[in-house]
Amino acid sequence: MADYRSMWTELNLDLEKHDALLQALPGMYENIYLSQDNRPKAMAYFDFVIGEIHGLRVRELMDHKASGGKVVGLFCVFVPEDLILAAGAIPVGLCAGTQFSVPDAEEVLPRNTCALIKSSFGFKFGRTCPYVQASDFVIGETTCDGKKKMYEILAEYHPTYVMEVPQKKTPLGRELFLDELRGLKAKLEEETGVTITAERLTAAGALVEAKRRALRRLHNARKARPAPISGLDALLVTQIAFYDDVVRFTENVNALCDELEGRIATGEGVAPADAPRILVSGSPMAIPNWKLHRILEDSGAVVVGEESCTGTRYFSPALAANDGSLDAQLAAIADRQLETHCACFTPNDERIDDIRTLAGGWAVDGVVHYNLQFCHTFANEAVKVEKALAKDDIPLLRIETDYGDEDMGQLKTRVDAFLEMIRR
Ligand code: BJ8
Repeated sequence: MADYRSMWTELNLDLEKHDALLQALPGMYENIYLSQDNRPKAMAYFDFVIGEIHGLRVRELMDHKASGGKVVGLFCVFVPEDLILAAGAIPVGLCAGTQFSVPDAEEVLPRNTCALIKSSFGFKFGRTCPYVQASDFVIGETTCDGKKKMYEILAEYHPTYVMEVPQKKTPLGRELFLDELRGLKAKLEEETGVTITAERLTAAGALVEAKRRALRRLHNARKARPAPISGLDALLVTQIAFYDDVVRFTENVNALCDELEGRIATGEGVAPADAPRILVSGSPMAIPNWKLHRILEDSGAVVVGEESCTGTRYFSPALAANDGSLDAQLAAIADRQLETHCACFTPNDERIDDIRTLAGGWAVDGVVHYNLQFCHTFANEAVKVEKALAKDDIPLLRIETDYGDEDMGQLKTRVDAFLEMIRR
């Protein structure tokens, strides 16, 4: 990596702690990713992005700021990237997936808070994430209770704007969300000095939709048997989608899909055709949270899909066609975002339908319900998921964990037993 020290100093990072973070990542990445067999060649781009995780992309953001643009951080797929891009700003996902920043967060937040919230907050509090440091402001949202209360505290350390997300998918909920989108548009215009016109929003929407389309293409390639790509690699691609340059990222995902479709045509895969095919469903896995996929794939399974906000809930469904006016585009964005079947909604039966559809379409042998400890919404919803899948005779394993390594052995034992049951 080039020398980015002066940039990190300018960003007011805690350089000593940040060095410790960067020292840990290459070894971990090599162990988990580079050791995989028969990876698609096109993954080289994504390896490069990880190699430059706190370097080149941050430099691009800083260059954008130097030329008068803004950088906006976000924590949830409900916040529409297209609206941010239409204001000439760059959206960056700030959800974090490492234990590294959790101890810093625990100086302030209660320990019995979900690891995703603690890790994200800890990066700001400990000044170890160049993305949050580079952001002009962050946009929170009223999804789960833990997040919305964390944003109140985060606002003491960083400019924070919170948009309301309804709890029910009713016409009234839609009206509320649409109104919130209008409020967000006004906020973005005020911060950037750019008026979001219908033309600007159409152009930004096309970029984001092309990205989602490429990710759906990748998702569809995973239907093949044998699987042409590991779950670890596919997860990594979706995680990178939250912060990479939208055009460059889309090109590289399409190049990856070209290669995968070639593999499918010749029957080439990353695991034997009879490897147990697993769908992971539940809480999001923010970068670099690769814990569960690693255990599953080290144990001989292949993960063929993620019903998650670092999976299908990020790139599905497509934005509906509309007449292109500003009002119609905002309405289409509202409708699309409200198709995100997050467990923060009640009721949320559509998520169960999604899991069943994925299980059938991707020829899944079992579902692993992934729950971050203290994430009460997904934990409670797992009860309904389990009942529904039992009716379909689809085995389900419920995993509740955090970002630490302490339970790796215990999780591996449970995963091995689950896969053994599937193989019988
Ligand atoms: S749309 S899933 S990205 S809120 S932070 S709910 S894990 S206790 S992240 Fe999410 Fe938006 Fe919903 Fe998706 Fe649980 Fe933790 Fe809350 Fe979490």
